[in-house]
Amino acid sequence: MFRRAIVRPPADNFAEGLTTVELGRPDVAKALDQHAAYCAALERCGLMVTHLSPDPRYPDSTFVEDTAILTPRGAVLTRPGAPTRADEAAAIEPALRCFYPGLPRIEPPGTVDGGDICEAGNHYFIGVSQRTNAEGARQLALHLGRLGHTSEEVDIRGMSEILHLKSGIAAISERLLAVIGPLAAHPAFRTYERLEVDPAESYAANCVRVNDALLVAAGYPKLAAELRRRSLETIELEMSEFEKMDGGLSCLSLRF
Ligand code: CIR
Repeated sequence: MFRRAIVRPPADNFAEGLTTVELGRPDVAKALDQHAAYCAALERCGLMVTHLSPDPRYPDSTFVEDTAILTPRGAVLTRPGAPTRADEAAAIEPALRCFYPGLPRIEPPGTVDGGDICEAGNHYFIGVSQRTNAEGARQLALHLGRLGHTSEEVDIRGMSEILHLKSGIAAISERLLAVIGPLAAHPAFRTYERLEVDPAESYAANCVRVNDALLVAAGYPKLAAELRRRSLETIELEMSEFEKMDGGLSCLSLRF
């Protein structure tokens, strides 16, 4: 069960952030509306939401997920892999210390983006990507092991279609994964039930289980129908402005 979430609304210069997609420039006012709806959905799921101030020093800082790994037993401050985002971890540290007084961190030359870490129960998949390097993955596995969690690496460096591991996979439950085709056959996931997301809906693979509900991006009818067929309670959220900046639902909050 999650009880809390930390979020940071996009700053006025959100459109100056990093992106690899060509979907146009995000509309900041619209992004703020979508962010507010996202926060309302978290509250509807029973979470107490901590709203940090927008931070224009880091245009990508609304994607707070990348700055820390929070587990039911502890937390690790990351070291985001994009140079323009590296200091976002220090910026969020005071807020996290309120809840996690002992807060180890990923040390150089390691880098980790939270978007590369997918939790399935007590087990953590660590994506090695353009953002999370092998040294960061190694350090994080040690921290998770000390906390009593198991983990394994999933190398996605050859998959140009995804920025982070969680751009292509989400744990709907401990045993059920939503996953894009290129990841579905990966040996790490072979013992899990896999719900393969239609290639035309690959963005929707980044859904987020929050207590009894599943947050899903609006506008992806095939996945929505499949989730309904499985009697899963879904909350659909407009994400167009975040998608323009490579961001998905999970990136917008730290949940614990
Ligand atoms: C970036 O490139 O870092 C941001 N524009 C998007 C980060 C998305 N974060 C995530 O998937 N966890």
